[in-house]
Amino acid sequence: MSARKVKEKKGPDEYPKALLAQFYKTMSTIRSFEKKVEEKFLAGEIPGFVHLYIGEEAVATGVISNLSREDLIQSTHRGHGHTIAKGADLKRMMAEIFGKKEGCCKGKGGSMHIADLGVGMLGANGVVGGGFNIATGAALAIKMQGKDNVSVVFFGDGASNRGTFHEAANMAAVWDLPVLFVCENNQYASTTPYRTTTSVDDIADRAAGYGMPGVIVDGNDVFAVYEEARKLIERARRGEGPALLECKTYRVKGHFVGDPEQYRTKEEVNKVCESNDPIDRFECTVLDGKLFSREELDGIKASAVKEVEEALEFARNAAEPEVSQLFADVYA
Ligand SMILES: Cc1ncc(C[n+]2csc(CCOP(=O)(O)OP(=O)(O)O)c2C)c(N)n1
Ligand SMILES: [Mg+2]
Repeated sequence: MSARKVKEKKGPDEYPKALLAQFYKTMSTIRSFEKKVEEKFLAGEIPGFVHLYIGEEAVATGVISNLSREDLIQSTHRGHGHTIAKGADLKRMMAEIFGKKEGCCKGKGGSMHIADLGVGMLGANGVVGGGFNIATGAALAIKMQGKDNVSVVFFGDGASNRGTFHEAANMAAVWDLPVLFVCENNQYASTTPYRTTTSVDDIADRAAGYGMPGVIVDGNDVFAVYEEARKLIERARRGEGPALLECKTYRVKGHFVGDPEQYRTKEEVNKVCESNDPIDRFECTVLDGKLFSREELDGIKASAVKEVEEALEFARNAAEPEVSQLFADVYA
């Protein structure tokens, strides 16, 4: 059994316009948020480390547009996009990244540990591969409670080589748990191209080892991601068990902000930016199909930029956590 590559898909005019607007708004919000975080990190306003999701927006947007608030997601160290797409409050997210008291984790998590249980976002995770077992446990809870919700875990190509992936995939399959494993194959794990560390050409092929469907999709095409995620999520809701969706994408920014990127050429990166940007591709599709006017798209983008500006303002003005709270909420 090898993974299925997606060949056919619905035309863009077959989607409700409100859903298309949601795709564009979510992708634009993630892009705008990320650019602002990059700018403020470089200006020294943000502590810690920041990993950007720029160029991978279609994955979070396409998958999470299929989820309700009660469905659960588990994210990675590159988690801003998933968190925004799941509907977390931008102001509290930005405050968290700034390490402020009003942040969604009281400023103690920072960029790599944002969680917002109120919207079903179980957490980003600085431990590569740390999310598999949390998401699988959450799916077990869903099943035991007799609900039809799903649990989605996002992970990188690098994380697919960790033992936790294989343990969780096996358990989820044995118990038919409602988990969708979403691999964001952005071609790199830190400084390492995935082909030099990974035994298969397509990570989705690993699904066969656990008796679950594996599907490969163009991760920079929000329509394709949405459609394939929809089928696998519906299947999980029906109690038919887990699946693995591999989204082929590309990390256009460094591994972290400040990465000198000595392991690849600028030409390689520029080529993707010029020809395979997920937001540009969406714009071309809906403009060519006369589904949106340029003015309509600009209006949506402007509202995303405004919300990010407001989030920044909120974060900057928010209070620092008190020293007395340093050891509160710490479990050991
Ligand atoms: C268990 C563990 N090992 C190593 C690291 C250091 N580390 C942080 S991100 C990363 C690469 C992850 O690559 P991938 O899973 O492809 O995700 P991407 O960064 O490409 O989104 C590594 C090795 C870590 N944080 N946790
Ligand atoms: Mg990667």
